[in-house]
Amino acid sequence: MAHELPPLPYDYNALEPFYDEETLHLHHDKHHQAYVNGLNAAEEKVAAMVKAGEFDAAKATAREMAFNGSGHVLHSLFWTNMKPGGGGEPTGDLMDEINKLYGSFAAFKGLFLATANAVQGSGWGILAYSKMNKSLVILGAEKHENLGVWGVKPILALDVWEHAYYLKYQNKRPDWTKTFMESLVNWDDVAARLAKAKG
Ligand code: MN3
Repeated sequence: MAHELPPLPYDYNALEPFYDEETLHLHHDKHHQAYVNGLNAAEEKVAAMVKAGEFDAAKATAREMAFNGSGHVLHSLFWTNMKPGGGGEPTGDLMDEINKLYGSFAAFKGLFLATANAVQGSGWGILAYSKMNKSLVILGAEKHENLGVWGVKPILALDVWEHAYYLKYQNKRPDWTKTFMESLVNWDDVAARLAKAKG
């Protein structure tokens, strides 16, 4: 079955003034849609290869599946990780896990933002949970699919591709990431995802 672009869980202007309506339209309707289309196209090519018994395109399709498939996953997560009136600090088990590993929310926030800000080129700051290690982990992914770790479940994804922030924040990526953490992040969604990842 073909993959589809998930609708946003809020209106396009709902995150103003922190995330502008024009960027949200372009980012969701054009960029995320392109990853969905790319994933569907790659899967069609794989199906055609299997049917024909000719696998010359295997290297290209593996790359396209990783890039577009990861782009689709991370954007779907990113939209739900934001809400109008977001920000603040997490509570409950999520805060306990943060304190256990990083000592304080301030230290976690510092490391998460530094990791996102330091991503070379296009990528993501990601908070994930490793069920195997029973621990949170902060990752800085390049593009969508590089510098990940197998077996972890992403629960918070911060897009630091220029298309995510350039119209409003221009070259000031640290202003965008700080705003995300202080005014947009939906900790209830992240906490629910942590509970599910532990399940
Ligand atoms: Mn993006």
